[in-house]
Amino acid sequence: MGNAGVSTAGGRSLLVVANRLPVDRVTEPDGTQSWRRSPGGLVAALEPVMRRGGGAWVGWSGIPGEAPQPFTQDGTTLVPVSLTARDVAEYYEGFSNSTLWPLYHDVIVPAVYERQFWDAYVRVNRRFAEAAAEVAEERALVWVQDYQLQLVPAMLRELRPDVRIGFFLHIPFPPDELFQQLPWRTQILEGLLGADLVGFQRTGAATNFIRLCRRLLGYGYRRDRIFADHRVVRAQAFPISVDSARLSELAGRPETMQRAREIRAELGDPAKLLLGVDRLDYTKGLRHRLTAFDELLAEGKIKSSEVAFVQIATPSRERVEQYRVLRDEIELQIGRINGERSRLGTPVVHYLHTSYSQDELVAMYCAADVMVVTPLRDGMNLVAKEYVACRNDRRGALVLSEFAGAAVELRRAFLVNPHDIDGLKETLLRALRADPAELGRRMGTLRRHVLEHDVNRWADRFLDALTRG
Ligand code: ADQ
Repeated sequence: MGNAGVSTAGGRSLLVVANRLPVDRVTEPDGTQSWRRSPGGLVAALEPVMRRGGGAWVGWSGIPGEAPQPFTQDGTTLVPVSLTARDVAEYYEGFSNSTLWPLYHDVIVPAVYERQFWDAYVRVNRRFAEAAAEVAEERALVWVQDYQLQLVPAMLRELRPDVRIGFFLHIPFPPDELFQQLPWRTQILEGLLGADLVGFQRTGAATNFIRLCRRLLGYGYRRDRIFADHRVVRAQAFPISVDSARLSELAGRPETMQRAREIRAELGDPAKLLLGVDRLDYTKGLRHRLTAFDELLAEGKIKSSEVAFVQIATPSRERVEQYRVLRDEIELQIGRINGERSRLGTPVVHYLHTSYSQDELVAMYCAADVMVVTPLRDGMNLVAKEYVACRNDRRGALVLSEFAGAAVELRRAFLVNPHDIDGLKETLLRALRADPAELGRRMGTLRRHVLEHDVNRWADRFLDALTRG
C-alpha cells in the first residue's frame, strides 16, 4: 500500500482515477521534454479541485508504451498507467469511443460491438484498478472518472475493501432501450455498482441507471438507493460546472478586453459576431448550426457584410474513422459556405481546427455577440457555462440546445432543438436581434446560477456525499 494523496475533509486522502493524466508530454524548441496541462472537459473541471486539495491521480500519459515513473506536478502526485498501441486501438479508440460513446449519445452514429474491444476494455480496466489499489492510502476516497473506466469500481472493491469509491459519468447515461443493445450490459452495471456513490450529470440519467439495475439485475431500490446484494449504492445527479470566479476575473482584465476588441477588428469589425467552440465531434451539432447559418445568409435574413461566424474546433479522436469522416464533411460544408457567401478578403465563416489557450478562449467569449452551442446530445457542455461566466457586461446571447445537460439549469438561454433547422434559424435571429435590456435580463439570471453553482461546489457536493456515506 502506498502513500500517495493528501488529506481532505474527514481525514481521508483523495485519489482520482481517470483515463488520462491531466497533463500532456510536450517537446520544447530546445529538445527537452516537459508536461503541460491538457485541454478538455474533465481536466478543466478537476484542475481547480486538485489545485485546492493536492492529491494523487492515476491515468494514462497519452503516449503508448511503457509508463513513466510516478512524478509530482503542481502538488499532485501523478501515477502513469501504461497502454500499448493495441490497448489504445481496442480499449480507447475501440470500446470507449466506437462502442460506448455513440451508444451513450443516442447512437447518432452506429455503435460498434466487437468482442475483441470488450476483452481489451476488461484488461485495461483491471490495470487501472490494480494501479489505484497499489497507491491508495488506507481508507482513501477514490474518485473514478467516466465511461472508459466503468469496471474499475467493482475491481477495486475486490482488491481494496477499505476504500470508499465514487464514480462520476461525464457523458449521458442512455435510456434502457438503448443500453440493452450492449452485449456486456450486465457486466457494466455490476462494474459501476462496485462504487458507493454513482454520480451523473442529470437526474434522468440516474433514473435510467436505477431502472436498469432493477430490470437486468433484479435489484430493489428506494429513491436514489439501490439494494445490491448486501450493499447500498446511491445514484444521484451532480451537474458539473466551471471555475466561474476565475473565468470572470480573467474576462475582466484590461488585457482581455483589449484582446477582445482586437479579435473583432481582425475579423473586419462585423456588426454581429457568432461563435462556436467545440471538440470536433459528431455529437456537437456542427453541421446543423452551419446549415442554419448558411440558409439565413442565402435568404438574405442576415448579410455577410454584417456578420461573421467563428468556429473553433479542437482536433479530436482523429484515428477513429467516424471522426475523420466528420472532419471532411464539416470542412467541405464550410468551404462551400465561404465559396458561395463570402466577399473577397473576408470569409463569412472563420474555421480554426486547433486548440487555444484559456486566455485567448476567454477573449473570444468576450468578443462574441452570440454563442452557438447546439449539441444533439451532451452530458453537460462546459462551453455554455464558460461563456456565461465570462460575460461580466451581461451582454451576449447564449443559444443552447435542449439536449445539452446544461439546458436543465440554464433555462434563460435561447433554448433550441438543433434538429429543427427552421427553429434554429428563428432562434439565431431572435438572439441576433434581441435588445440590450432583454439580453441583460437573461444573462443576469444565467450568471447568478453559474457563479453560485461552480465547479468547486460540484466537487464539494460529490465528495461530501461520498464521505458521508
Ligand atoms: P467535452 O465533450 O470535451 O466534455 P465540454 O463540456 O464542452 O465538452 O468541454 C470542452 C472543454 O474544452 C471546455 O472547457 C472548453 O473550453 C475546452 N475547449 C474546447 N475547445 C477548445 C479549444 N479549441 N482550445 C482550448 N480549449 C478548448 C465532456 C462531456 C461534456 C461535459 C464535460 C465535463 O462530453 O458533456 O460537460 O465532459 O463533464
